[in-house]
Amino acid sequence: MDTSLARLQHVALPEGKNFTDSLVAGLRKTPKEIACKFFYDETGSRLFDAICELPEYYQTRTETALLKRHAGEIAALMGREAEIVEFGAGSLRKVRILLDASQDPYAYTPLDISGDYLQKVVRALAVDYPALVLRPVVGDFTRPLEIPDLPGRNSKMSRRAGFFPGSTIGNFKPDAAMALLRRMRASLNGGGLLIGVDLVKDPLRLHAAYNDAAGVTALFNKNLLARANRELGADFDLDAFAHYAPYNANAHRIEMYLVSLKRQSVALGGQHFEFAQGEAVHTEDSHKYTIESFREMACRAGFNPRAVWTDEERLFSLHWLESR
Ligand code: AVJ
Repeated sequence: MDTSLARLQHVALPEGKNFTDSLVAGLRKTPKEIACKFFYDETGSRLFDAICELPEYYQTRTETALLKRHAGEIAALMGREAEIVEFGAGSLRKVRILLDASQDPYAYTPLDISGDYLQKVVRALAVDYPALVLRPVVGDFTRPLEIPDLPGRNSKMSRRAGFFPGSTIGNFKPDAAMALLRRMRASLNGGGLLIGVDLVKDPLRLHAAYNDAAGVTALFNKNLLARANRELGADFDLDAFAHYAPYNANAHRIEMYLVSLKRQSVALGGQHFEFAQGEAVHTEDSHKYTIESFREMACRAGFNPRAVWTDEERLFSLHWLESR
């Protein structure tokens, strides 16, 4: 047995609706929609990592610089021997900054919907942090969350610190975002939450970040259809759909769609779905906040917003919220 894996306590959260059921239900709706969490199979997770490197996608660079600049202060707020719980952990790149700044992090619990990808990236992390207790949790963090105590620890010993970077909170409409914050607070046993939030800014800058010149975001969006072809034997023609990502200034959000370029019929699980020419399938919202509007929401979700850090251009913000 690989001893580096002996300390990996794999846990699975209860299953949400699977891809097939959710896709069929979403394509039967008017307007049609596909839930954005289905972007993240292994291919989609890797496409998202490529988005994070794009020159137009300022979010990752800016947040990473904020984490590095304030890592010492953040580690002190998280406290000694913390269990860091990351929601939607992805590539696990950002948490390394926190782990390196902490004197004695006790454990790291990354939650992610992509089990295959999580397993791979956790193995790499285990090699670099041999003393850390690692507990990857495969599941959908939008569902009710109960994270069991670590073996041999009780909720008083293992002080939790939540980590929710990348402005993933932006995927939720304000009501759902608040409900999610409440559930996260409940799962942190009184610990605080470090959360990254993308800020309202020049619409052209936002537009560019979701309509990159290299077309990676378009590929990421179309991966939903490619994934349906791979996993469900659907026959989506990827060239017959276009990536469309406008900024809705009234709702402070980027909206993403796949637009059918012609009238067409697609077979999926023994059923047929009709698309009109120009018909849009909604695939994602990415809400933007002001520092104040986000702090207000955090208050309503039962947190005390404490520290907030932002860059000189006020592109992105990092918030330390304490449970109240
Ligand atoms: C991972 C949800 C934060 O909204 O910016 C990136 C996803 N979509 N480009 C975002 C995404 C298109 C991203 N989040």
